[in-house]
Amino acid sequence: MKVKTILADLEKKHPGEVEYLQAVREVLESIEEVYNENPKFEKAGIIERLVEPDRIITFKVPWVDDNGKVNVNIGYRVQFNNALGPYKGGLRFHPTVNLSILKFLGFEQIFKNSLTTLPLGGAKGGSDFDPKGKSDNEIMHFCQSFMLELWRHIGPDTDVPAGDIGVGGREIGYLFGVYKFLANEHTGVLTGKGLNWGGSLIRPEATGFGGIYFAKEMLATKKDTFKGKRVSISGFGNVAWGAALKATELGATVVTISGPDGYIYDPKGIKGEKIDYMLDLRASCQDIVEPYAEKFKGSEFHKGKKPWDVKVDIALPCATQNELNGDDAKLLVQNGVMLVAELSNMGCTPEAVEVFHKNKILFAPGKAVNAGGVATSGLEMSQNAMKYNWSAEEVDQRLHGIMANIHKACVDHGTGKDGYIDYVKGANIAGFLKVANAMVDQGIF
Ligand code: 2IT
Repeated sequence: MKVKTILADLEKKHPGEVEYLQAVREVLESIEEVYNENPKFEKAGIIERLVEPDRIITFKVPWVDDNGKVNVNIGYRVQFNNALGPYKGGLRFHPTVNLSILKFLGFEQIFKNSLTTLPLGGAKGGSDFDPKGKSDNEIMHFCQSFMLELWRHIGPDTDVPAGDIGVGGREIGYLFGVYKFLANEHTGVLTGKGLNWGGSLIRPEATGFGGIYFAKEMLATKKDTFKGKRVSISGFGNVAWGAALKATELGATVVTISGPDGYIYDPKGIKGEKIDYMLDLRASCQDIVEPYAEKFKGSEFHKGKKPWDVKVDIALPCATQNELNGDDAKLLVQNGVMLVAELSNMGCTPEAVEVFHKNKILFAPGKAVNAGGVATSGLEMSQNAMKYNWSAEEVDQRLHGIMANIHKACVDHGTGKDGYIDYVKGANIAGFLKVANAMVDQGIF
């Protein structure tokens, strides 16, 4: 296979889909060697079939706001690959949502879901709807309109959406209500559900907790732990919240969170009620962190800046794609960072990843580090299928085991001759092999 030729071809077919092409390039560069060692993959046209989604559903989402004005957004579901199980992946509601972003997220999801070892295919969806400043009533009407179209394309054994940026427990509730009504069934068609109507304990915490369990394994390769480490976190949503909770529990001091308006630096540590306050910030639907500095004395608000100029041992991007660039990476390295783990999907630009690799920093990509979220969605599906609920301890223990397994898969496939673990390569190869072999087994579709 000539990676360059396939990429050049894709660029011609999908001009301007920057994020999608970035995600595909990273995977293809990682797997080139194993692909060439297995002629059966080329014979079955695996790459050509893997880089195009099985189908893309696009639809209009009309809704009436509180002033009686009719608004129209675009809704999407990208069903990428179902070789391993039903399509599975989140829904993102954010004004930046477009096809390139959802195709990159759906593509990443295939390999992430494969790494979890659970029977999950890859998908992603969402809308360019902006939840910022919307009333509860507006959110409900938008979700209802969105599901009026989406419901005919999904199902508990077909495609199981969940949350992502802008879609949390409240939105999943409104979406589920419409699905249940139209399909006349109460099934696990969505994950991230409320606890007393089919949700799983630990799902809200899972992405953050799983990311910290993964980083704990990375530290263990250096016989190190979170104890006494200074940690910077970007974002202030569900993922940042879970990561802050678990990192603090393991003895680290979390010194930053951030929003689109800037970042908070709290040298005393974001812990206890300060972590709870992240939920209030989120619930206010203003998408800002500045009020934190007004509420908690001794903390600082740095307007319009990202948290990567703060001197830390560990940096955890928890906000969105490409939020940490080459210059940020250089600054972190200069300041002595030892570990960077993406909890956001593709949080670092390729230039940033190159800086970490060159400097032999412990670095791991989102599709491995943040897989605990979708893994626990998989556990929610198992519980729904059994019509039974596990305890928090049981779910947490399984999550812990899954993250340790993913770490081991990365080490097995990504350790170089000098002993440095290339987690990007390891995650891509381990994730790819399972999907590619399943596609070979299932014939050409
Ligand atoms: O990026 C992700 O893995 C998610 N937003 C969670 C997907 C899921 O189906 O739980």
